[in-house]
Amino acid sequence: MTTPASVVAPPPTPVFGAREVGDDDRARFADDGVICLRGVLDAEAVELLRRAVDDAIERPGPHGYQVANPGDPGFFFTDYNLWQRDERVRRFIEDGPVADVARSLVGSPGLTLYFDNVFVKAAGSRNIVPWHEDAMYMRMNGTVLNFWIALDPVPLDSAVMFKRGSHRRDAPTSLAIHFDQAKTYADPLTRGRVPLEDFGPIDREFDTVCWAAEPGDAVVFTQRTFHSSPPNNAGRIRRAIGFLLLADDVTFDADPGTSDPPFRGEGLVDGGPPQCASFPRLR
Ligand SMILES: O=C(O)CCC(=O)C(=O)O
Repeated sequence: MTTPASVVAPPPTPVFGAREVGDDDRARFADDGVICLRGVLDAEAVELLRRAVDDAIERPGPHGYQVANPGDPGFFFTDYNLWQRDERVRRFIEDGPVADVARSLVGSPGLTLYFDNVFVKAAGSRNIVPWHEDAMYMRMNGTVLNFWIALDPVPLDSAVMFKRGSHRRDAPTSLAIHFDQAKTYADPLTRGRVPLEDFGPIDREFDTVCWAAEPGDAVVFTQRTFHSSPPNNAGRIRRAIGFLLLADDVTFDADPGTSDPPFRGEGLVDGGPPQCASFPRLR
């Protein structure tokens, strides 16, 4: 992983209690492709999601996996679609604040759930997440948001880092890179995608931004915003859950390759709307 040329943190943006998403937030998000929203979840919702994530670690879903390198402390765990097997998460995403905040941020009348994605770094985990854009792995074109919520305190030196403005570059989407660096994809999505030969030019062109977070804070970013995460230096577990959300401009991409996660929905056609039983409309 490259060392950020500069790390700057724009002021945090309160959402609930203080105020709702406003025009300045929308403008910043459009410009930066990432925004930190403070206190989106209250303590009760944080606790509910923590328990759901802990249960997923105990009993992973069919696509859950843990990366633990021999000799290294801790582990890195990722899993998907808790909402489909955990009633608490289903009710949270249907009734909680996430969908309304997200659609307000991008000015979309409706909003659809693509999947949820758990990221856990145990205390001392040295695992990094390489620089990537989510679009590498997604079979959706258009405004796809990752609504990433911290469920534990995250100090600045352990925070997910973003290349501010990188979503606006006029370049094809990159080919997928596996988060487990010991692995590669046999059959990745390829349509419109090109290998990421050298991250250096992107690293130099765009500032790196990141935020220390408290439980319930969210960082929202687009599927074209490059991001990466460092080892967990926090001295305690770092649990997070991301909700991948689709604005109304999104269309399904039937590329024959395998997305990650490999969800294709039901009965969707290339270039058509993405809603189906697996990808339900939330608003
Ligand atoms: O939580 C992390 O450490 C990485 C998150 C991430 O890369 C993602 O949501 O795409």
